[in-house]
Amino acid sequence: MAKHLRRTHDIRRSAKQIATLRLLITTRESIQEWFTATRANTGPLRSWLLMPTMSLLLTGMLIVLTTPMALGQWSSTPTWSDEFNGSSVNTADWTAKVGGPGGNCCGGTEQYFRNENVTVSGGSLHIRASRESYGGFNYTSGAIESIGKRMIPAYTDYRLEFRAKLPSGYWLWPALWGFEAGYMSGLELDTMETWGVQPTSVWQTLHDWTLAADTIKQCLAVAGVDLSQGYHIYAWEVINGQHKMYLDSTLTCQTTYRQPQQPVDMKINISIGCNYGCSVGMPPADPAQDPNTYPQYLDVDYVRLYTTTGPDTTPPASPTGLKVQ
Ligand SMILES: [Ca+2]
Repeated sequence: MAKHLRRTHDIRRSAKQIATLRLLITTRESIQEWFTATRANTGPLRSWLLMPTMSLLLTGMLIVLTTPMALGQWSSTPTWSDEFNGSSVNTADWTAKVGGPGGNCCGGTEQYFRNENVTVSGGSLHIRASRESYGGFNYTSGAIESIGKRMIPAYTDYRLEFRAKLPSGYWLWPALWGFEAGYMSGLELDTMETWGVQPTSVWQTLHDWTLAADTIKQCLAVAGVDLSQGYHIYAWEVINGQHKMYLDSTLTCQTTYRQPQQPVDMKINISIGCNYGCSVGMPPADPAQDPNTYPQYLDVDYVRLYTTTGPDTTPPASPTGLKVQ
């Protein structure tokens, strides 16, 4: 993709995320007034800390209540998995991103991705976020993606699980996600993303980048515990166009839309920087006032892909088109 087009997409994505956030904050104008006043009284960092708390309160109605996960529907063993039992990333399945934001990942953020920040040891993948000057950036981080390698086939009914422990801190933006048809060209399936400043909840989102209003469904899953203190399972199921997202065994989000009609990739990374948070007053990442303890890690115990044992495993003979809710 041409550089200017990538930048356009990055800007477009940032704009869409801003729009989503504004939609969720139903009393945005009054909040911004409150935020401005708070910031004046307490400084930008403390006001930013308070902002997600307000968002949590105002979006609590979006939380889907607990529903037990269906058992017995999925193959007893994964169709594919990476247990991260080796000593390095399996390059047959994954590519580690090197360089600044852009390309297939993380437009508008403020880190340089390095191979050195992606390690495998002790049975887990470790994505490391560090405060260090490198490549013209003040921070480094890691990202791996399976695009062009380990892809989930189109029209497959599947359950994708990430068992992970999240980082915690200002400006950290960990994500477990993927795309149909490449970067921002079709569906985007965000199994987990969150701000490191609020590691007790995560966003789970289905986007469709072929639409102007790209956000099909977005939920805030509130864990009630600090997700940076232990491993939890973040999962996404697709069954005949129905999408279900889970945090551990809790069904936290669902919608009926359509099956991915092209192969889906997987991405694991930590971005750093405020990006869309800047739009509501969060200051840009600033090493001089960064209170975080570094390094911070996104640890992933495994990624497992299950397919169904029932009749839904048969893909349709031809594209079924949209299944609008
Ligand atoms: Ca493992």
